[in-house]
Formats: sequence, C-alpha cells, structure tokens
Amino acid sequence: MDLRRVLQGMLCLSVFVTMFSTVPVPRNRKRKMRPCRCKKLFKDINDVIDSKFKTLEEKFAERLPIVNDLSVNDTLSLQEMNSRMSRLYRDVQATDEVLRRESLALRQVKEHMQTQSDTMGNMSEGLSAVEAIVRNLTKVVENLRVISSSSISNAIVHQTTTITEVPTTHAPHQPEVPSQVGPAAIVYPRHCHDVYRSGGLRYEGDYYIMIQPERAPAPYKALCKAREDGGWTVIQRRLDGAVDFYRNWTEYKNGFGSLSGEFWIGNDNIHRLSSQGKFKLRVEMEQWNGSKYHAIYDFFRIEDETNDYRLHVNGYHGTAGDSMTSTRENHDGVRFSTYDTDNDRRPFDNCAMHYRGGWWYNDCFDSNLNGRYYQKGFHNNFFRQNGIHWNSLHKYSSLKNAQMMVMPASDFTAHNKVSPRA
Ligand SMILES: [Ca+2]
Repeated sequence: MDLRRVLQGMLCLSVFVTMFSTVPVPRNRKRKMRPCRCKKLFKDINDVIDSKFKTLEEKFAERLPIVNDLSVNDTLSLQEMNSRMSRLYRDVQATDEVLRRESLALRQVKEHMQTQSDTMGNMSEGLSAVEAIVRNLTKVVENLRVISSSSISNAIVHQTTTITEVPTTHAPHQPEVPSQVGPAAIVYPRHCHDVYRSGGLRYEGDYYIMIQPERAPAPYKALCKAREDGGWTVIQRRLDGAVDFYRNWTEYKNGFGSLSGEFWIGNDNIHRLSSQGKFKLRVEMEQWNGSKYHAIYDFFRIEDETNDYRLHVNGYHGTAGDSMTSTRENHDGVRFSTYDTDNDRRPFDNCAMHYRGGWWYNDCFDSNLNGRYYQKGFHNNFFRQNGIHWNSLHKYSSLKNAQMMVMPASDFTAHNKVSPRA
C-alpha cells in the first residue's frame, strides 16, 4: 500500500509539471497564477490506479495460499533432504570405517600368505637338498654293494685314497686309485656335469669330485664349479702366483699345481675331457680393480700329444672380449708350445720362453693365461707383456686371477637354478 501512495504522488507531480511546462508564457508579461483545474483529472487517475491495485491485490490474494503451500513444502523438502544428507554422511563414515578395517584385515592376510609362501619356498629348497642327499646316498649304497662283492682289502684301499687330498707337488691328474677295484669297477662321472645332471652341484662354490673321462686310465680328483647352465670341470686356475707356470712340455702334459690353489690339469686330461662329444670352454677373469669378466666359446677341443695338443676353439660370446679367435692373433688351429718345445708360428723367436708360459702361441698371442703372475698387475717392463694376458681387456697389465673350465656343449637339459651356498 505504501508503494501505491508513492506512485500516486509521483504521477500527480508529473502531471502538474507537464501542464505548467506546456503552457507558453508571453514575454514581458507578468506571470499570472491560475487556479488548478485538474482536481477531477487527479480523481480519475486515482480511481484508475485504485482499480488496478485492487485487481492486483485480488490476484495476489488468490495466489498467496499456493505460494505459502509451496514454501511450506519446500521447507519440508529441505529439512527432509538435510536429514537424508546427514544419514548419508553417517553411512559414508560407517562404510569408510568398515573399509579401513577390511583393508587392515586384507593386509594381515597378505602378510600371512607371504610368510606361508616363504615357508613353502624354504621347505621346497630343503626338500630338493634332501632329495640330492638321498640320491647321493643311494649311489654310495650301490657302490658299497659292488665293493662288498670284491675283496675287503681293495675296498679299504679305495676308501682311504678317495679322501686323500692331492699334494701340492703332485700333478692333479695322477692316478690315485686302481682303475679296477676287484671284479666290479666303480662307475665314476666322466666330468663334473655328470654330477650336475644327477642332481648334485646345486650350490655355488668349489666341489672336489672323483671323475674318470672316457679313455682315461684312472679316475682322478677334479675341481668342479656350479654355474646356472651346469657343472664345469676346471682345467686351469691362477689365483696368487704360488705356482710357477714356466714349465716344460712333460709337466704341461701331465699337469701340475694344487687343486685347492693354482694348477694346470694337464694336456692329456684336457684332450680326453674335451673329446667326449662337443665341449665348450668358459674363461673367468678378474682385474686388479675387482672387475670380473667371462668369455665362453661354444666349441672347444684339443687334440692329443701326437698332434701337439692342437687347439680348436670358436663361438665366442661373453663380456671379456674375444682374445682366442680374434683377427689380431687367432689361436684356433694352433699347436701347444713350451719353452722346450717350440711349436709357435714365430720362426725367429720362442714365444713360450719369451712370454714365460706354456700356451697355444701363434705369433705370439692375443691371450696368454699361463704367463707370469704379477702382484698388482704390473710388469717389470711395461712393454714386456709376459704376464697373465687377455688382450681384449688390457694389453699392458696382468690379470689378478683367471680360470678355465669345460663342460658338454650339447646338453640343453640343464638349466636348473644354482643357489648361493647356505
Ligand atoms: Ca718359434
């Protein structure tokens, strides 16, 4: 209603201004005030405005209950919605708590399962070790049964000599027992990989095993190394310089040194080992800075003494680089030389004498693992190069250690896991 009064006043004022502003006022005539003749007009306008407002009021009155109902309903809806949101929030909180508890329970179950899995793994390894022991014991029993059929005295000789360490001054290959024990012979593994195939050599480290390669006159103790691809028979090892490798032809033929230290297994033995089918060679080396390398040749064989132990080697792969069949000095097809038997391909010089070792010298070498042992790797003369060499690693210094080993190349069945020694 206040709005209506304001509008009425504004309308009256506007009509009043309009009427007086449209009446021309003559110049130089004094303005004469005339009485207002618009009372009737004001009354008519007021009547019209009252009528309009009355109509609006009636319409508003008609709508007001609906609006009020709507407001009430909206208020109720909002309250209900708020209530529902509160319940939903409480539900979410409860669900979150349940999920947290479930997550904790799942984590505990997972940890429990992991523990069980570790336990099962340990039990599996233990079972494998027990199986290997049982297999070895079975072989021992079989051997004892065979021995029991022979004379007791021969059996005692065998047992005693089997556990005797090889003296440092003995060649590793020297016969330690008679090849025949009584009427029945003991069957020895032909090489270390035979033991691996039968379930042995499952832990990293050194093994000393009696072997008897085909055509070998007697069994002998060999150093075996377990690697992931099988059991390797070590034919050469340099460790500390305790053994002099500047030896003559006969000593290289028969072998020298100690299996527990440095040794050369002997050219006759290398020939027999590598002639039992297709064999491969693995060379492991370490520099004085501790870096370790290896070189594998997928084919390796040496001929017998009548052919001067001629070397056949090829198929390099590894990390050390190829210093046996490289174009610099290819040792493949070369005969063995010692200072007293010069079979090298340098007519004016004796490579074995010059470089202080026995090896398959060409003119003269790209590798010479039987050279002099130099502490800290330094030569007396920088250019003399008569140390333990693998030239693809370094041409002017001597290696800290090196070892050569062989195993059958055609056996692809052995890829069992070799575990670290417990
Ligand atoms: Ca020569």
